[in-house]
Amino acid sequence: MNRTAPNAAMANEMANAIRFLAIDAVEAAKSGHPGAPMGMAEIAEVLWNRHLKHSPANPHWPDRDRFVLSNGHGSMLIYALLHLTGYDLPIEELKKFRQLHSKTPGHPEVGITPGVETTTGPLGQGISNAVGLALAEKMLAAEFNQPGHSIVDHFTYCFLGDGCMMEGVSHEVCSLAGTLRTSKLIAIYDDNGISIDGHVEGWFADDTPARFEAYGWNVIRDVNGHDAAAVDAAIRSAKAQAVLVDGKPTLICTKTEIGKGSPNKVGTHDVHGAALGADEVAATRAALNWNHAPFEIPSDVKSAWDCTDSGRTAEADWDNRFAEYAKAFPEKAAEFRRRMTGELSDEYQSKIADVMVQIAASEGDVATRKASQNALDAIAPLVPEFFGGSADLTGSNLTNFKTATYAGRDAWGNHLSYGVREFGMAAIMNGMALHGGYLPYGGTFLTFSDYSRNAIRMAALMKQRVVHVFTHDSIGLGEDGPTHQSIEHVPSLRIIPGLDVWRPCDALETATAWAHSVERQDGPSALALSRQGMPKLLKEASDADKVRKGGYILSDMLNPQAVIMATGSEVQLAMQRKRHWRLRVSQHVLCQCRVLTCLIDNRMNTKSGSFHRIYLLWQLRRHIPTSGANTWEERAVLSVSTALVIQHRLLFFMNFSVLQPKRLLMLFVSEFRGSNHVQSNVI
Ligand SMILES: Cc1ncc(C[n+]2csc(CCOP(=O)(O)OP(=O)(O)O)c2C)c(N)n1
Ligand SMILES: [Mg+2]
Repeated sequence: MNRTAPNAAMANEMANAIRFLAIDAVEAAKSGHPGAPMGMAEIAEVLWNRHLKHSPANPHWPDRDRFVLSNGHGSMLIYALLHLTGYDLPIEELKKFRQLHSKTPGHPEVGITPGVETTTGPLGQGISNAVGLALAEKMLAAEFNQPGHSIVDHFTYCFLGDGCMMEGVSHEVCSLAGTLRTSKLIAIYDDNGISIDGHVEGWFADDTPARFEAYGWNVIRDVNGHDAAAVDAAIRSAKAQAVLVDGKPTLICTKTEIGKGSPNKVGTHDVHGAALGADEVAATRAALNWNHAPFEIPSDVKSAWDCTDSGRTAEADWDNRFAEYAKAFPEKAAEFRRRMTGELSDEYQSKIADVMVQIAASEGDVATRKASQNALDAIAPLVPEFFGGSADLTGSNLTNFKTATYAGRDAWGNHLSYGVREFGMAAIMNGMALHGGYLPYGGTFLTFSDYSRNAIRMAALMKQRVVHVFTHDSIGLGEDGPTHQSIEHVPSLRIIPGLDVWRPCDALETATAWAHSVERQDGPSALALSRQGMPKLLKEASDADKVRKGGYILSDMLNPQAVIMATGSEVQLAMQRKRHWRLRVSQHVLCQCRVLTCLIDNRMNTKSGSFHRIYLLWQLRRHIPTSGANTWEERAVLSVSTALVIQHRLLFFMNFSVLQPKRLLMLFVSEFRGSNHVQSNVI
């Protein structure tokens, strides 16, 4: 906002206000991280008080600058800033730092604290989210701004420390940010030379400025992080070059002292993550001449910090400019508003049923990755907020759709080649979703999903709508061998709370999975898709309603004595075996069978899935002897790589089960685990 700088004495007091809120809150909680807020206090005053464009009265103003505290352990820094600048975060909440149900959790969490843009703490991911936020801004600006009307025009600021710099994901995303020239990203590196184990020289000796220059960033070196004027000049310079034709993202390297102000703990790892202790708190108060009780901020300091009014003015200015834009471009303005709220278009609502009819009518075997692309072709024109991509596997994941445009350094687009950066892609997608205006999705092989895993988990924790397209989802993928064959991945994704994991068996299930993932407003989805062809099993568009429940009976019979549960490429096999098995064993045992598919078992916990959950439990009670050692989750034995083998093993497995009907009548034949596990359970 380019507010005028306070005089040096006041700037000093404002920085100390941050320091003591952090010190006192950590002291009250008896845990937390005072070192980073104390070390970054001057930088925070300069950025938040003089530059950040925000409106505490409306944390959701679309064109606010975004701020990310990537070194999220220093959470008291952002809580202090939000409190001081006028957000709805009263001092009582700071007194409850780190307590259950407070608005000041141990690490910043989006949705809990007004003004927190993303959940940080897993180091490296905040800066990755920041790249996503800046990319969303760049793409939205290209899509919506018109000559003379810049309605999308804000910066993304990010604080990060040594930990974020060491994390591999920071390399992935900062390399991409440099290539894409997300110039309105300004990152400030808290180069204090300390991490938890002590002085970092022994484990972190990179030339970080040179590294970022090599990525194509604008790097401002050697800034004294305790010299407000120097920090101010660096931020001004970064902002000025951001708008140049070939503007680059900026890294401001600030030298700071962790725990600055504490006479005995400054510059040591002791102050990284522990309360100072009563004696040191008193010594710090004396050293900084801060003669105020805990949590007490002098009124002149508080009012110097408060930017409620200036924030309102800035927001009102944008409102006026947006009104002008809306007059000149009413349709674009309405679309921008819709996109930022995340609502689906009327066109989507009115046409999605027709899409399902069209897909249900399509004929022929199709790999579900191809079915996914077909679904995207049909759905994408109704979802202009799609921002797709792949980690260098576009032609394998089939994430691009007919009308896709490739995004690049100088080009707007709705599909991005992320390069071989799975984790980075997932974390950038989270940032884009958090920004608003886009529904990001990205692809890789299922077997690499665990490269992205923590960002997927963060999407679930943050309830962000992103879609992961994981193709080549089983040993049926072909000859690539065990490095590429997913074994434990689907079950391990299923245990992430809040993540919908779909493993569709045909075209209609795939399209339904997409529709549900798009319509879902409260979290991420993952689609596990096959490379190999799948027969069409669902023929009526109305079947989509069953699919949406997450599990349903695909083929039934009266009084079944066994139930086969299957997903994805094993559903067809289950159907074949059902017929085969009944014939083979009928002379010996009357054994009839029902096939049940279960696309997303975590959906079973939802209201719409509750019927199936109850049904399953009922089946379990009916069929599994309580004294038996087996669980219904027995999984087939697979360690080699052809679909024929799947069939063969399945047959063996089921015949074996029939011979010992009391041991196993509920078969879960998808999502295989390792062979040892199954053998030990079955034999
Ligand atoms: C991915 C990840 N690994 C480990 C941690 C635990 N952790 C929290 S802070 C920290 C050290 C961070 O050092 P730095 O960023 O330099 O912070 P400073 O001590 O300077 O505040 C570690 C290892 C974490 N939060 N995230
Ligand atoms: Mg450090």
